Parts: sequence; structure tokens; C-alpha cells
Amino acid sequence: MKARAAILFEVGKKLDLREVEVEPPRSGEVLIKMAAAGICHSDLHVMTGHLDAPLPAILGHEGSGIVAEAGPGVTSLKPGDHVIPLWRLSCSVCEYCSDGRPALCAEGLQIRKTGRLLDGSTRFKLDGMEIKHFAGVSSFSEYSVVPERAVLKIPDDFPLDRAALLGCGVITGVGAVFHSARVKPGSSVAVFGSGGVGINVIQGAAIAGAEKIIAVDLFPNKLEFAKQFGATHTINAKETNPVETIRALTGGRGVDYAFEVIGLPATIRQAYDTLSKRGMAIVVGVAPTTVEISVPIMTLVFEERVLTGSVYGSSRPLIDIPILINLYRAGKLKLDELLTRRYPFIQINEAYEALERGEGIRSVVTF
Ligand code: PAD
Ligand code: ZN
Repeated sequence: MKARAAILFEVGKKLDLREVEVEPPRSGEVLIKMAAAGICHSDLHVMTGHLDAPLPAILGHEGSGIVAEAGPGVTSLKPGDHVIPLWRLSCSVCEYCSDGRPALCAEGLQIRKTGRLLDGSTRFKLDGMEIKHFAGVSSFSEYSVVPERAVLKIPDDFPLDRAALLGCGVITGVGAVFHSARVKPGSSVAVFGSGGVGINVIQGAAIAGAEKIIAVDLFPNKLEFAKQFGATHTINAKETNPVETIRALTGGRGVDYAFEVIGLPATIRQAYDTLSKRGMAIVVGVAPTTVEISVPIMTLVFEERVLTGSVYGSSRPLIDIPILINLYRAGKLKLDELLTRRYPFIQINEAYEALERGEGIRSVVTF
């Protein structure tokens, strides 16, 4: 079948909207008719070359849709099911999946690295040329083929545009709080970067009962959003030194948890420098493979500080996204306010330009 898709041919180029050929799902795969796809910074990192991905590829790793066809052997999904494709599939048997860490699953990583599905081939072609899958999701296409094990069925009455956000931004941010840091009630939290993912760290910290939530960004509009999502204090890093201000706000002690949700060595170092003794810095932001960071050994050792990373919120999407759905329905998780813009699919490049300009929080393209 034919589908319109946004292809990245080369780093540094815009997404190209083309009509691709989508092959039917093979054994253990489903064809999804996309409803919405989220505009996450990670795809932009691929476009700018900050994140490696096999090209040409159909990008998009945040999305939602309806199953159009189930391949042979598929038992858990059927046509008509409303779903969220997951950007890391779980094999469910490897060391990491067994330990509740599916984001570290080797099979999921294989799809991410090769841009091909589990049998080593792609379901997308353009004039006979193979087009790669991105993270096994490729939500920037009207139709995409995804392994059954990387698909979560959601209730039919859940709004599909907001469901898309659960597939990356929300679970990554809230999961980093719940699973990577395990933020304790009454604790203090700093969040560097109040964008689509950072704002979810902020609302996760609020749900977890953090007493102080200090949001850092460069744009006043982001800091206003941060307050709406639970930040108790905001810092514009263009105007004041965030490390000094966070120390002052905590009586010199520093924060229990500092999240970096940008992907820059300078802000990772700032996050580390704001920690209290035994404080934990959690890096969510992504940077090019060659970029390194350094921290003083003395505070690492004698203050027992912790520096760690968080991928996909260290979460178990098949278990945790249904929990997020329930939190939304209980009025405890904000999704309506998170989705600040909807663009028609053909305006996907405009949506990315707006992200680069720092407009809104999270937007989706709809099909
Ligand atoms: P975004 O562009 O919506 O948000 C980034 C925010 O950082 C913006 O509000 C910026 O204004 C702000 N910012 C930029 N520079 C600075 C600075 N020097 N000081 C303070 N604030 C600054 O992006 P996003 O929220 O979609 O993604 C954020 C990062 O998270 C990005 O690197 C993305 O690739 C990464 C990500 N990681 C995972 C994961 O599993 N670890 C998943 C999804 C996204
Ligand atoms: Zn993402």
C-alpha cells in the first residue's frame, strides 16, 4: 500500500514528504494507521546529526494510531485496536527485560541501531530503495509496521492525540522521577530544561510529593508552563546563575535530585553542581556520541553524590503507560495542557521550526 511519510535523507536536511510503499506486516508484526505523532527533540537531534540513525529513514518515535492489519501469528492485537507504538520493544526474556528494564533490551537496541525490523529487513520502500525504520516506530508516516511486542493497546475512548505524548515525552519525564531517581516526598528537585520532556519531570516530581521543584530554562514562556505543571520556583538561566540561585534557594544545602533534560555538557555539570550530599543527578538529555562530561572526584567521593542516566524513564511502558492513563483520568496527570499545538502532517517541518524557536510545550502532527 501507499502512504505519505516524512523521510530524512541526510543529516542537516529538512524532512521530505514523499509517498512510500508500505509492505504488509510479516509474522509477529502489525500495520498501524497513525492518528498523531509527537514532535520530540530526539528526532531533531537525528536531523542535526547529534544522534546517529541509519538513513534514509522515516523518523518519529512518539505516536498513536489504530491497528489496520495484524500479521501472521499476532495474538494480542487485532484490526481496530487503539495503540501506542513503543520505541524500545521488550523481548521479555533477556536479563534486562526479566529485571523490569525493557529500555535496555538488546533486541530493541538492534532495531534502533540497524533501522530494520527483527528479521533484518524494512517494510518501507521508495522507488525500490529501502527506507529505514526509526526506533522501530516511524510515526511520521500515515502507515507504519511495528513488531507486536512493541505495541501497547489502549482504551478506545482515550483521546489519540494525547495518547501519542504518553509514548515518549510523558513516560520519559515522569518515569525518570518514579523509576530512575525514585523521588521521595518532601524532597527538593531541580530540573534543567523545561521543554516537552522536562515539563513531565516537573509534573512527575509534583505527583511524587517533592516539596521544592526548581525549573530552569532560557525562555520565560517555558518557565510559566513550568509553574502550571508544579514548579515552585523558576530560574531564567539567561539572567541569573542557576547553580548559585539553587544553592541560595536551598539554604546552601543543594537539591536532593537534579534532572538534566537538555543534553549539554555545561548544563549536566550545572545539575551536578547543585546537588546536596548524597544528591543524585539524572541525565535525560541526549548528546552526540563523542561528547563527554567531567565532574570533580572529591564531591563524588566525599559527598557520595550520584551521577546517572535515564533512558525511556527507566520504565516498563506496558505497565507504566496504563498507570499514566489512570493518573490522567483521575485528574492528577496533565495531558490536555501539555499538548499546546496540533499541526496537519504536511506542516511537520514548521512544527520542528517552532520547537527550535522554543514555542509551546509539546505539539503533535495529526493525520
Ligand atoms: P525541548 O526542545 O522541548 O526542551 C529542551 C528545553 O531546554 C527547552 O525548553 C530549551 O529552552 C531548554 N534549554 C536549552 N538550552 C538550555 C540551557 N542552556 N539552560 C536551560 N535550559 C535550556 O526538548 P525535549 O523536551 O523534547 O527533549 C529534551 C532532551 O531529552 C533532548 O535531548 C531529547 O533528545 C532528550 C530525550 N531523552 C529521552 C531519553 O530516553 N533519555 C527520551 C526523549 C527525549
Ligand atoms: Zn522522544
